[in-house]
Amino acid sequence: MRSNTVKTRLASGEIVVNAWLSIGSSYSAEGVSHSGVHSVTVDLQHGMMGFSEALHMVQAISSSPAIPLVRVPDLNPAEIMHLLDAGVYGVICPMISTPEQAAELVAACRYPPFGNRSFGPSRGLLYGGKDYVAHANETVMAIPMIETAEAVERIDAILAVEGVDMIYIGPNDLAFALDGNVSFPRPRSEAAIKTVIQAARKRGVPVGIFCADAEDAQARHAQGCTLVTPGNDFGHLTRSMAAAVDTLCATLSGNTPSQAAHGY
Ligand code: 3PY
Ligand code: MG
Repeated sequence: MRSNTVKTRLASGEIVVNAWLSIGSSYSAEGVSHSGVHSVTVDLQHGMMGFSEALHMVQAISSSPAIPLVRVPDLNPAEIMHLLDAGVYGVICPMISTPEQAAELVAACRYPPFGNRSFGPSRGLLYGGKDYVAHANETVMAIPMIETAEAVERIDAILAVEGVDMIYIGPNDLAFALDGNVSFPRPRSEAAIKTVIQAARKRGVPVGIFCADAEDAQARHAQGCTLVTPGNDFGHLTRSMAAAVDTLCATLSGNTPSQAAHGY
């Protein structure tokens, strides 16, 4: 079976740079996956796409060495299994707050006797190889998101769940939960992030995190996160377009960006 290089890199302590896709486009997904990133996550929670677009995006990502991951909208085993059948190698699940929920996520990602994933590997066979079913359990990653107050309180129990391959921190929902809003500074949620990273490192569970940009990702890596997501596709596209417009308008005297500029 094709190996999961996210898993092998994390096991040897190497950084994983993960792209995050919110634009429902296979062309965009293909371009991003050829950018040199180690993995690409299709975001079905907040991204503008559904299963069919996600399938085409995962197919496009498969044309590159980057490993296809998804973030699902919630803890829905049927949807998780369907996306695994589409060939993704890891499932990031938001709002996991308890060890029981983490165990349900792990079970959805594993064939019996270790879980309750239903047989029907479909595209898993095309991407992973003919021996997909025999090796899927040790290849596919179950990744609970830590982004609630309860998850922080129960982090040791969540980390102790067998089969949790990595945790992924959602700093924005955590800021809502602990600081009451998403503006800066975020004293409580930042302290919680440090606690969570420490607890995970103690147990040898790798930590991933969503970041605003490359600079933020560098800082998170220095804090102990080994998978970092330096912003999403829409942010990169619109920031780079706005910068081009600014540069152009600054060189043409009397021209200013239109009223709509920076409206996002
Ligand atoms: C969060 O920061 O809450 C996220 O879910 C990032 O995508
Ligand atoms: Mg979140």
